[in-house]
Amino acid sequence: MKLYNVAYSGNSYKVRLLLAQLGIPCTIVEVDILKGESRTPAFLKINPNGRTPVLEDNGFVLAESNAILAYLARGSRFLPEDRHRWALVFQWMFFEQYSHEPYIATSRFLLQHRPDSPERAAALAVRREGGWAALRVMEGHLTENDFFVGNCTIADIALFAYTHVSHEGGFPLDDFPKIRAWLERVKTQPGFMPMG
Ligand SMILES: N[C@@H](CCC(=O)N[C@@H](CS)C(=O)NCC(=O)O)C(=O)O
Repeated sequence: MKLYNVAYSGNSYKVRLLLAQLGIPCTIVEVDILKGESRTPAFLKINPNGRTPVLEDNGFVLAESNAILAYLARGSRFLPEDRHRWALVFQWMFFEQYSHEPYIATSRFLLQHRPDSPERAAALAVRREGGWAALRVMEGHLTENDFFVGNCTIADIALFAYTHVSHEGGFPLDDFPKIRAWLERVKTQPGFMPMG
């Protein structure tokens, strides 16, 4: 397998983390998105959407981090077969992509990589409430549950990726003790590896 990867990206980290936990070897191809390498004609042939991560498996090409997680996790302990639990895993992964990542991950990117952008303050401001709202939803769920769906699944991996660095996006977790405890539980899973 080959993974087109950005080392500091949570979306790429999700895939590296699951690969490590499943013990699947993979060749990592680093893409420098700040230099436009995800938008070259050659890369756009791999993913016309111009984004990483992308997984190549024996000629099969798959983009979108959470789709890659689902592909890799099929048949493993990270994706339950029970229909309701299976659907709940996807519920949380869609939540991650629609209600969490667009606020917390993009704020982190703006803070780390767009220091001189005149629009940065406004772009950060419109992301504040959405980010806090996502964290409140997670805190509420984790008040009653150790993981998002039963045991540690790809829903936890998807949400872990940007939540454990949410302070880098301006969302410190001081007021979210249940999230902090869950982060520690995810870190103690067999095969866990840090972001970098
Ligand atoms: N929904 C996509 C988002 C992917 C994404 O935004 N990737 C960023 C890095 S985190 C990227 O490659 N950006 C490069 C670009 O837009 O040119 C996923 O989950 O994989």
